[in-house]
Amino acid sequence: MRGETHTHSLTRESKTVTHAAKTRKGYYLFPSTILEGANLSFQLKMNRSAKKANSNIVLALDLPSDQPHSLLSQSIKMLETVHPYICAVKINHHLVLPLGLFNGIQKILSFTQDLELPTIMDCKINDIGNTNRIIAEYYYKAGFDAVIANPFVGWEEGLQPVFEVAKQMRRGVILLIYMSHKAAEEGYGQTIQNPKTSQLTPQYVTFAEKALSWKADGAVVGATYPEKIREVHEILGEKVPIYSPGVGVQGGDVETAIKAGTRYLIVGRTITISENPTETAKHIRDAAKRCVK
Ligand code: NUP
Repeated sequence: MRGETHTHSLTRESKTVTHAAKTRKGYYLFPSTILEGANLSFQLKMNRSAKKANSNIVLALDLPSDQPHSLLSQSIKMLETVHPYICAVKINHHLVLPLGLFNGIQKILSFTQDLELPTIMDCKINDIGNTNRIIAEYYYKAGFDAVIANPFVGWEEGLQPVFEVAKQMRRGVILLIYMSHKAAEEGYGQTIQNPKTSQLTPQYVTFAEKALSWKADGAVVGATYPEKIREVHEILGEKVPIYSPGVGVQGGDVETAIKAGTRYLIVGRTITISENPTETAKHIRDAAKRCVK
């Protein structure tokens, strides 16, 4: 039923928002306007959450697609058991496609909101500006605290509208700087001629510089490429925290990534398909804690 009323509700947004804020079960959640600490920036929220949980693990809530009917209950169960060991939750198309942004995902976001866990939508925004703005608005209005975007599309009529809407709604934008998979070098690792300086530079170095100048809230660099983490960290310092996926199943190592400069580890299947997700999450959290200075 909620899916059927979707378009209608969007046209009377302010009414719906007021209702949602009162009941906390309405169509839009807007957690950052409901939660205590409402006006904290995404970076501060992450900081606070990491301190509180004593963890720098962002759970990639990617569940296998073989039992779509129970994805929602599996997601809630996973959060119930692993939440003490994580500082945030990242959601991907694995859940948004089968559950629906304004259906099942709302229940998951309501749960993370109660746990005071920041949420990241891994939508890798990568289109023209007008479309990008709409994508970001939908995810922020649905309740996500941050979105992931691809700097390949550039600023003007690219990601500028995403950063504008993020600023208006006090949410975060995390940029892909160097992805974790094998073929990352084909795009992020190319040598390019910087159009402004004419100098030859690795693509990811220009992306790291853009993360600084665009004031991004985070930078994704694969845990599978610690030397890239180190290089990007030298550019970003502590201003833009590095998020590293790729630990475990993809071959990345907790200690190496953190020592190279990663602030947050994004971990999915190593936890979600483990026989004992709680123990695994605790184990990774503890291993990460030992490396943090
Ligand atoms: O470079 C990236 N690598 C990567 O794995 C950027 C990402 N956003 N991800 C995502 O992180 C990927 O789509 C998945 O949701 C998660 C890693 O999952 P796993 O390999 O730990 O299972």
